[in-house]
Amino acid sequence: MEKTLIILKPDCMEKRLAGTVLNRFQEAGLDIVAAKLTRLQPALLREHYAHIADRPFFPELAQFMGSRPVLVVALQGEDAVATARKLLGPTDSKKAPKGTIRGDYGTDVSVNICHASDSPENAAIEISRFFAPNEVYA
Ligand code: IDP
Ligand code: MG
Repeated sequence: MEKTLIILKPDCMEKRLAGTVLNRFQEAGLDIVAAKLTRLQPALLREHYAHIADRPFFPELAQFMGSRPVLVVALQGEDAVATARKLLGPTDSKKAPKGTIRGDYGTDVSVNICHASDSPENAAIEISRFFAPNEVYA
């Protein structure tokens, strides 16, 4: 059984789509094994987005991601990482097909409803970034 880390971003929370988006993952057979509501601080965002922290859009992204509390969730299931990424669709909501989460609810390349880990290795790192071992019910 694989795990992945999901963040329901500020636009998802503002649109009151947390239940709708979680339902997509649950209907695909993924189980919630950890969850917390938290407002992401600058230092944590620099760590989480280290791979893009030097890009010109990063300050705006960090401001957006810290703009309101977000729901951070660990999901578990078969091929959890690939399954979640497929349901999510590509980064740019405008290019994401209808039927994907970003295609149905996202705004653009930045404001795109949900984060999902891109590999099992990064999922493990990201889950440990947000949850203590005893907070993950796997
Ligand atoms: P991903 O979320 O699909 O894995 P990443 O490349 O890891 O995409 O980028 C992380 C996040 O940074 C994206 O979800 C999006 O919010 C933001 N982002 C990525 N590329 C751009 C861009 O070109 N302009 C503005 N924001 C971006
Ligand atoms: Mg990514």
